[in-house]
Amino acid sequence: MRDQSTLKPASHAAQAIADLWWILFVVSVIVFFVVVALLLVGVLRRRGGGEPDRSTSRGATKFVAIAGVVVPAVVVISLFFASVATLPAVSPAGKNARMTIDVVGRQWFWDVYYRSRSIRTSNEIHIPVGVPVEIRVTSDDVIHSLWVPRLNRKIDVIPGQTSSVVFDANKAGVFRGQCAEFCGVEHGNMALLVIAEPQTRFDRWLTNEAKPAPASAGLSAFVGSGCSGCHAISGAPQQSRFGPDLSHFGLRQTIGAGTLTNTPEQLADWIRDPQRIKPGNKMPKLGLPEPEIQALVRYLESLQ
Ligand code: HEC
Ligand SMILES: [Cu+2]
Repeated sequence: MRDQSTLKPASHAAQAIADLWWILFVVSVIVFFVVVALLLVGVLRRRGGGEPDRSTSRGATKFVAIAGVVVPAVVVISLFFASVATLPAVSPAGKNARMTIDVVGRQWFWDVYYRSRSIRTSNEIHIPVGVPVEIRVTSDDVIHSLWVPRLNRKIDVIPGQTSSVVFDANKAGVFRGQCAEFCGVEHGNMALLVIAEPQTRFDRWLTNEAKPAPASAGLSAFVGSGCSGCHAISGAPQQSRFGPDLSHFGLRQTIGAGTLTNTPEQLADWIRDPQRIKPGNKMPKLGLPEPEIQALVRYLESLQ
């Protein structure tokens, strides 16, 4: 997994959010210190004791009206307009989008569809750099929220409703995202990666994904172990949509929605006991013998 160490915005939308964040931060720091300063002045002034000086009460009223009403109103209204000005940059501009990807939130992974090419994959969204891509989201169960901070704001993922957000990466990279709405025990392990790559590389990836999974003898182990009761592999006899699609699993970077890095060792750990790694997730421990696990690992890693 490359380039995850930095949090620098990688799109115009994310830059607009970062700019607004700085404005809000600086204003709130200033307000905080002014309030603390006034508090101190109030405390120290009363030290002398005795009756408050009535002759200054007109000045005091004026001060309260300005510092307590006019200044806060100006601050709040300015911040309101700064926020409104940011909206166009972060909101879906469906008509500008040159591509649409459908993402379905599931407990606890992401189904990803490139419908025009009949591609289904999981937990990884490939996009071309410099192309605005409309990400249409919905949920199959409870409310989730898709958030890739380096690309855009959060978008709620609601059952029975389709919402969208635009990802328009201005540089290549791997941008981590996360479910941002509590959705059950494994909410914390519901991550995803957005992989932005130059158009030619993206096209090559897309063409490859659209092909059926490479045929191999491993498929019979996969079917024989009951995996195909929950997982689709293009070209296999059964096409269950219950779990993530595994057609080109060998090319993916993670296992279990960002829980493990995809290496043969970690894949074996996952198949051996997914409940130890991601407790409560919907793939049961199947208690398979070790040679069968190794055969499945070889098969799945060969699916490129
Ligand atoms: C009862 C249904 C079920 C069965 C049977 C099942 N799985 Fe899964 N599997 C799932 C679900 C659901 C997930 C998603 C777990 C998560 O990330 O929350 C999953 C995740 C996976 C992943 C990770 C995919 C990814 O992109 O993160 C792999 C690999 C996998 N299963 C392999 C297998 C293999 C191999 C078998 C057969 C030995 C198998 N599964 C049997 C339901 C099942
Ligand atoms: Cu969630």
